[in-house]
Amino acid sequence: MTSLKPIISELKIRASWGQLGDLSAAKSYYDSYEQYYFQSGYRYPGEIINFGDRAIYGLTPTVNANTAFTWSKSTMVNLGIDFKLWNGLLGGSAEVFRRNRSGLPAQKANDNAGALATWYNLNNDNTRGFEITLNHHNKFRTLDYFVGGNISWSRTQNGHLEHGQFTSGYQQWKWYNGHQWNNVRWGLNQVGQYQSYDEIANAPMHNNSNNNAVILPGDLKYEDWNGDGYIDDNDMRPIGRTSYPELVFGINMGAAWKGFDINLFWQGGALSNFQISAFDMDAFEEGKTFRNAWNYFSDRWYKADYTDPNAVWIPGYFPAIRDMNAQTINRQPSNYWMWNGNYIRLKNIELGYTFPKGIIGSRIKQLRVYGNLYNFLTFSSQKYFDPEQAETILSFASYPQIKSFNAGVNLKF
Ligand SMILES: [Ca+2]
Repeated sequence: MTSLKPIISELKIRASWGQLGDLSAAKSYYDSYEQYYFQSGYRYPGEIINFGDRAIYGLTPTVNANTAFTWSKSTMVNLGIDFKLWNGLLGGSAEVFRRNRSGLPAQKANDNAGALATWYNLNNDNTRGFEITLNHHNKFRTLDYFVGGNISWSRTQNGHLEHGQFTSGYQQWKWYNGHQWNNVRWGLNQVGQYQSYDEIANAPMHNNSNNNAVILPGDLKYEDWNGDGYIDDNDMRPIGRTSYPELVFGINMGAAWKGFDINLFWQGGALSNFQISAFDMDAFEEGKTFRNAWNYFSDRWYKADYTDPNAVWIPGYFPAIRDMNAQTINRQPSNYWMWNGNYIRLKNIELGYTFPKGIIGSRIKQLRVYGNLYNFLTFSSQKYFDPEQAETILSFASYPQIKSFNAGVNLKF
């Protein structure tokens, strides 16, 4: 041990185990009427009942009671190590963790005898992950610098999931997510775009396409994955991950030299996929004048002369635009609308200068001028949306990340 003393200045090993009642999954069944589903009862006001010319609110029965229904149980285990090496030149920590949740609420299939189906503590899942933090701080002559980073990964795997009867092996594979990762994204495999009406005439039949009559040149071509001559939900398969990054990281670095100082903070995420959906797939919504079209639709397939039915089609990146209510095959979930969610962003960079004491006189203790840039540099494979934007059907309406520049003076008396 003595030989390690010059290297290891601090070392701590941590381990913990804990179990607690967990209501984190409760949102799914509390939200609707804020009622506790371990007791039966009535909701008021419920349905409106007419007695002659009077409308009376009735009581609506809630659920069949399950007096044994209770919160879920969360069991957490973590194992960590904190260390400082070479007198603080390198410090950090590493941690692995696992959380098992059991008794997650679920309803049994075909269990709604007249009332809302009863809730039981049936499902379970587990989440695992790690987190590593490293810091290095040193002096090199008059240069004082530090660099540090942290990275964390976590992923949740479903355990038992209550489900109904499946009618095919494919259906079971697709809908029974038990014992699978819970962030798998399903969709069609997009293999190109229809180039001509001739090609459309020979295409496999698409469901909800009015016998392929709605397909236009430029529309998305999907792989008939099961080879049955139809493009439908049975051709869906895992195409990526959901939009929440499994891996997130941050890098902090800075230096100070003769009054000058610089600090940078980088942030990033990886192992996720972002998908354009809903409103962002369509340029226009019928009758709505307050919603503008995304600029990206300007690169699209269009007719050279829209007044001439025989005009040639000019190719572009996106399919021909439609009204939101128009029938189209393009809105199916597919990897066409999906981007790799990996990104790294310079969240903040700050440059400052602290004036030497001799210059500023005796009344002022410290004078520092600085300027910083916020969100100024981003590397991302997403072309149209901010990588930190939430993927919702309202992505189009969410407020974008701002870029800003600040300059300031710090005076201490
Ligand atoms: Ca098929």
